[in-house]
Amino acid sequence: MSKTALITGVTGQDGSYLSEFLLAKGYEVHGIIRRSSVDYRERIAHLEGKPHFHLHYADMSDSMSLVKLVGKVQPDEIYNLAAQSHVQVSFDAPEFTADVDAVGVLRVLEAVRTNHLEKTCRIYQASTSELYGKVEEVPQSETTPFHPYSPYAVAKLYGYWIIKEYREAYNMFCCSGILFNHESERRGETFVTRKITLAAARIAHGKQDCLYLGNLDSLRDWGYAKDYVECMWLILQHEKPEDFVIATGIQHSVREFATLAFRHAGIELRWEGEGIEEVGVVKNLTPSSPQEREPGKGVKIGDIVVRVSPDFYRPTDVVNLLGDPSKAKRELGWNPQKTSFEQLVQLMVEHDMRKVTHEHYNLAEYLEKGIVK
Ligand code: NAP
Ligand code: F7E
Repeated sequence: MSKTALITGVTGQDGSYLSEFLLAKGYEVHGIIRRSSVDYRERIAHLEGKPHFHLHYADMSDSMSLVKLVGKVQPDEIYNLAAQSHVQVSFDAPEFTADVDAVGVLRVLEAVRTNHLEKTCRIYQASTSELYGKVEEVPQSETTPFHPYSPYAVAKLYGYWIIKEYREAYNMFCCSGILFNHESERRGETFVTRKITLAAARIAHGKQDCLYLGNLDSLRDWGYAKDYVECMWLILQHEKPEDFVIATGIQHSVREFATLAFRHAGIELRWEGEGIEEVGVVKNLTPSSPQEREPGKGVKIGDIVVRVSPDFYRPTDVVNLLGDPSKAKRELGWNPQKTSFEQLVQLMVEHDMRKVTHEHYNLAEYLEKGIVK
């Protein structure tokens, strides 16, 4: 008998990879979508129409929609990935963030109980390294104290505790994966990594002059999303319900990410100045860079292509995340460094170089043809 999974957040970066992963394992996959006036389904369009992939309208802020759907689908596993996931946006929309990211988790748990599935349905909660926030130790593990440092993190902390509470109070199999930042070609375009890789590609092709960033010193433990969704599944296959830190155990700054991304786009950077005055200047152009192929087009040596803008500073910023994935490695047999940081940056830049040069670029079509993984 094949298993049935319900994924909230199926249209997101992780939801799309997880759907592919579970379909390949023979699951019947159901996903929650919400009504929007624009097409936001490009990450999963290549899966629509497949016999074992089903989409349903519901919303994390609508209890009844979740209760009805859980009753209809009768899932063996629920992956609760839906969230307002942008930390900076959570300062502008804190109430919405709390409703979806905190109370939304409770609604999923109650939907399972209302349908009397608490003994059979396992639940994965998409928790986050943002819980460590103003970090109290480095690296961070399952035992590190939490210190959330944004409305997003505070909402996710509620999600973490309510999952633990239902595990203990009702003996439910529900777990949090405390995932550190994970990125990909499908990453939302306003997260710092994707913002950088897209800008590097556009600047290399003369389609953008300058990239404006916030805190260049911020340190993150960046992994590849495709590797991380496997862990979500492994956590639910574990013999007992437990929480796991999922990270690579390697840390880089935003500045380092930008330096490497521009290098892959054919632009060698040197950094000058400090704080708000810091700039990234073109030190060299590699022979294979687009500018070399099209003389007169694009950037020149000495051009400033990265500047700092206070618009991207946060009221409180999390600046020192480094995960300790020992438990996941030991108990789940997961390899935290399957895709290296260098490979991750390269694959994102290569993808975005293609995207900016193809006028009619369409992610759904490229996924369908296997051009984008
Ligand atoms: P994402 O790309 O922003 O996707 C978020 C998903 O949530 C989208 O499918 C979105 O639907 C859905 N959603 C938002 N509000 C909803 C609502 N009210 N009702 C139903 N669906 C709603 O995020 P991601 O990077 O894939 O991350 C997945 C989860 O992991 C999130 O919970 C995030 O907070 C958490 N997380 C992410 C990272 C990371 O580095 N990526 C690390 C730790 C934890 P629309 O397409 O309709 O907007
Ligand atoms: O910022 C700094 C920024 O927005 C990373 C979400 O998936 O991962 C993500 O949250 C760092 C921060 O991701 C810009 O200040 C500098 O220190 O890419 P980000 P995030 O805030 O770490 C966690 C684990 C999640 O759970 C979240 O859902 O980069 N930074 N300049 C910038 N950030 C952005 N977005 N834009 C800039 O221009």
